[in-house]
Amino acid sequence: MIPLLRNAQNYLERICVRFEDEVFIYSDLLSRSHSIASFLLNGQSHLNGARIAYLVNPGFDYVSIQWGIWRAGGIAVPLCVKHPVPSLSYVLSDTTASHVIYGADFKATIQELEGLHQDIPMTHVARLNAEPCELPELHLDEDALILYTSGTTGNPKGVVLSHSNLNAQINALIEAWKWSKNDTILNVLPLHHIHGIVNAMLCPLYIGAEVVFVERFTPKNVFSAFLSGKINVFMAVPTIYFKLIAFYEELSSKEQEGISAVLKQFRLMVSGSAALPVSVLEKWKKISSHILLERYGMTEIGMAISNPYDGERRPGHIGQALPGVSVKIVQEDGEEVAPAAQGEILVKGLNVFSRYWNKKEATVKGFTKDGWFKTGDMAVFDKGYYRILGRNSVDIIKSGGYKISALEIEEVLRKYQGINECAVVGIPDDEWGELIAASLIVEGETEIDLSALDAWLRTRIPSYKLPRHYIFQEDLPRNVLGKVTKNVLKQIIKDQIS
Ligand code: MCA
Ligand code: AMP
Repeated sequence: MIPLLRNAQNYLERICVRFEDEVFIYSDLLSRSHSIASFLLNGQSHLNGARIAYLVNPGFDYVSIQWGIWRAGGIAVPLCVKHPVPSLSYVLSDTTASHVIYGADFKATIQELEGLHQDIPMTHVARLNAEPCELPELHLDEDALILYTSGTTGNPKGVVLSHSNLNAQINALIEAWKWSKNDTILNVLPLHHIHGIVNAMLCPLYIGAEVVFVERFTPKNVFSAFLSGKINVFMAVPTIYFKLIAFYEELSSKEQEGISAVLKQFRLMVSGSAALPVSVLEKWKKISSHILLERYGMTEIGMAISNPYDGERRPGHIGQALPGVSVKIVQEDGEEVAPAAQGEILVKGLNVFSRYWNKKEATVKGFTKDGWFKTGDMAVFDKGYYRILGRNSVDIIKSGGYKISALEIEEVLRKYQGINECAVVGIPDDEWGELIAASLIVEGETEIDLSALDAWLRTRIPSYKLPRHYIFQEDLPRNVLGKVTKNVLKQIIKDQIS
């Protein structure tokens, strides 16, 4: 049995998940996931890596389904609850999912998906009941999870993570961040990415701690949960801290004092998924008395580099390699750089994924010949701490902690009537990290109605991928798209909106 599931037997009576007034203990999780696994097995002895997708909100159902799939020998494919139908449909086709499980809130979406995928059974979570049967023996080398990530090649790629990868990622963080069974974390992160799944859910569940979910992220929900008094760990992307600070600043001084007093008692507060602006770190320090612990990770590798739990947390830096993770910085020819020189971060270790789903070429391209994963992130090792300098591709945008492919948005924009050509770039923004901007070349005298374009895009791409600024060809130097690079375009748009 894998350690995550074996450990749970030791915490049977402890609380694992809390959602508003509903409280679940580890024995509930084990019995519910056993029942779900038995339903999925339906008489078979092992799912043999069948891909089971699920569209459910964060909460006890989510965790039980994930564990149920694993206990039956399947690969869990969590779907993003905010994605429009085409994005969900792409994942079902790409993984050749054999089953979809859905929660009550997604009936309408599921109806559309059923129309598109008539061969895939789709089951409401409430109907996942079966007499517990004998479950297969689960091994660490089996595949556990497929998560989708954007790259520079158009469609998102499925990252296959094994139980061994997850186990290594969890253990590194438990050791480095001193997780204990007495911790309670508030998890407001989306549960189709490593940050929400591994760092803020599986780590606590591995150690017998408690995970609190709220209906959705709003600063108000977060602060009310904090004020409940039990939570002592929090993890989020910089945009979330930005939004919390903005909300806090509008509160009365009495309310502010109450919140600050509670935050002071926290054990740990972490930021990651995008660069943490030093201004956000400073403001949060005043509010909470905590220096946010900034760390660095990626879907393909989990967490790789982290500021220390006990030592100096250096603003603007991401720290040192986590236990069990090897990190080096190389120049373009693959040679390690001279000390303090900049280059690309390469990573090796049990935490690193084995392959992109059904994408052999992309997998081979992602690694060096001697097995180091090429992150595409540029960094320096500066006086004992790594510091990120940016991505080596202008086509990768980070907004709200989400990684977004400019090429993917361009492909969709080009399908809109009247748009002949386009270029998408990320523009620096205090709140979102980067905001998406699109430059359009339209056909003849076509007038593009931006609100109609926005409505059209919303049915095709998730809202966090929507361009927030548009610029038209006549606003640019002639033939700008053919002649200048995207970096110049970024500057032109930046100047125009400032
Ligand atoms: C949403 N909106 C945006 C963006 N996203 N506007 C500009 N830029 C954006 N990126 C707009 C919406 O269109 C909407 O506007 C309004 O904001 C509210 O949308 P909603 O989705 O409800 O936003 P939110 O709930 O406030 O979401 C913000 C968020 C979310 C909580 C910061 O983006 C989030 O959960 N981010 C976390 C992503 C994450 O976990 N990444 C980890 C992956 P309108 O009303 O006009 O439509 S990275 C990872 O896993 C690696 C391993 C790592 O290192 O961690
Ligand atoms: P994703 O592919 O969605 O998992 O996002 C991973 C990417 O997020 C990394 O390759 C980095 O570019 C970025 N990232 C994660 N953590 C940090 C951080 N602390 N500072 C800067 N960038 C980060």
